[in-house]
Amino acid sequence: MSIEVERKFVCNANSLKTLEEIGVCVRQHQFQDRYFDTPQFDLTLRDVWLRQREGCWELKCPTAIVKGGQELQDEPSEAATLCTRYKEITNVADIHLKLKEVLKDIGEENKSPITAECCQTLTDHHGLGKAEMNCVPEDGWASAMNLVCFAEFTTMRRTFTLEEDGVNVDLDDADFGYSVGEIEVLIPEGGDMQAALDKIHRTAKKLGVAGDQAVDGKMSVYLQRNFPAHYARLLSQHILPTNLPQ
Ligand code: V4E
Repeated sequence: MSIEVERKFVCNANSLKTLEEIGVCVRQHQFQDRYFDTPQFDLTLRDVWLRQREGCWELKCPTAIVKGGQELQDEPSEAATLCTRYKEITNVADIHLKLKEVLKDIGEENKSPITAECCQTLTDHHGLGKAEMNCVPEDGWASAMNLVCFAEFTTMRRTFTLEEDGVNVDLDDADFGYSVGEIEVLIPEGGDMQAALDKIHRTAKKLGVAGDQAVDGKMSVYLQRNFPAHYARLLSQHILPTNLPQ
């Protein structure tokens, strides 16, 4: 299992020029993402993001630290407001375990109500009515866990590796009309987080990435456009960052 430390940025002509000077484009490819959640958005409301990328399951969940036997979220720091840190799980058995852990406490009484916009989108995606939504046929285990696909889009990605050890930069163009750059460092669990944050900070400086506001990722923009009420809820619960105009 690894931790992905990442800073998103808006790539302008100058940062692209610098990127091409200090980095090498090692890959250009297209992939499809399908994101899953319960109809009540129980996963994303807990900052847990389940997707199939080109058919392979991936789960991203927040990193946590253990203090005195109690699991706590990391303290928010200045770096944390610009960089995200998520644990990435790609082994399906581990994904199942994590999902069971996250969903186990969600009894009927804790479930968020199914929102009208969620109903509408599931109807659009699957041609199903509200009563049938819980049995949308996906992968067997996903539908057994009441998980349905709520977002689907394709991304064209260019990946650059940089002279700075272990730093990758991705330039993404999503098919719903949004482009974003990401400076990314992968570390093993328990690896040197500060070193990763420093590398990202140095790379951002080299690329002339300005501003102290977090930049929206593709998923944030997708939710903003397609699930505005859920997006507002994620903002109000500080699961997604609020971006003031720069
Ligand atoms: C929304 C979200 C997650 C889902 C994945 O989002 P994103 O990083 O935009 O996807 P992508 O395609 O770049 O994934 P990669 O190829 O790098 O693995 S994971 C975490 N979030 C929440 C989140 C957040 N809290 N803050 C910001 C700036 N972005 C996303």
